[in-house]
Amino acid sequence: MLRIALQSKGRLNEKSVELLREAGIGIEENSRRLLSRSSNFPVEVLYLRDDDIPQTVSCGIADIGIVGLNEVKERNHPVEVLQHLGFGRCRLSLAIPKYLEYTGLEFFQGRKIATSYPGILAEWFREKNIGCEIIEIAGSVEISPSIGLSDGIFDIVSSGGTLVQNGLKEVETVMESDAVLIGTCGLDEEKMQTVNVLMSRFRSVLCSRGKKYMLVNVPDEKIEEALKIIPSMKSPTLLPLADKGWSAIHAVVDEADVWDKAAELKKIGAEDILVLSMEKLII
Ligand code: PRT
Ligand code: ZN
Repeated sequence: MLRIALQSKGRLNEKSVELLREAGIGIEENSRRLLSRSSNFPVEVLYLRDDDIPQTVSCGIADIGIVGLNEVKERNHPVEVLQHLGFGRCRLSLAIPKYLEYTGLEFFQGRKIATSYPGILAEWFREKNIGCEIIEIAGSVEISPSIGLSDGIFDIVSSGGTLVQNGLKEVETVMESDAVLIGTCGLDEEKMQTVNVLMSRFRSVLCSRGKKYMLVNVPDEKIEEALKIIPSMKSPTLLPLADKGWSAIHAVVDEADVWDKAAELKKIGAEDILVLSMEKLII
């Protein structure tokens, strides 16, 4: 039985549970239970605070886990990063009061920076040869310059709204992060087989996101042109229509491109463009 650690509540909880569900792994909804077993896949879920997931996986109490790359780097426990999952995207940045002029990295020489990520920051400054005082605080990092605790902050930024609200400006991005699947180093072969099945299902789920299935009728002489507009994954699916001289093309397209592609197809004489939701793209 493989054990996976997920965040019990917080930003990554819902998306992690959703990923498992979309990968066909049934788990009980009640996240207040510390441990719950899947009804249809050899996996049990251990719900933890995100800070504890890297260590729990590193020492093998959980075999795998889903956590932000920022936590993996900060905790620095030996684990394998098996797969990037693309959600929970953010960056870790340095920010200073907006009224101060930023002159480059030397700005930070001898300054005080407040953060909940002292490990990542200390390593970065070491690499850049900048000496500054790192003040570790657990939360509300963004208010520390205004109360005189620090000259700047190093924190997670997503939209940037929190920085603006607190009169700060982002001046350096130190790392980009998203949720990652991590694993205990040197998992045995049997567990690794289950992990591989899981990762392949995750890949399929992630590939299907943001994709639509498009069906379009085109005059036969326009097929080549149409295929340039909607290239197929392997070889194009072409079905002759009952109406002679016309064919239907089936293709998977990015949701963001659907309207532009439809307009281009109409321009070359395509008709009856159908766009459908795509449940799964098994790869
Ligand atoms: O209780 P537990 O310890 O499990 O959770 P937590 O409170 O420590 O973490 P949580 O749930 O807030 O975040 C979990 C993970 O989500 C983080 O480790 C990141 O990998 C990822 N993530 C993605 C974020 C954000 N986006 C984010 N915007 N984590 C935090 N924030 C906060 C940030 O701290 C700042 O206060 O949002 C604010 C900035 O957001 P913007 O949009 O205003 O820039
Ligand atoms: Zn946390």
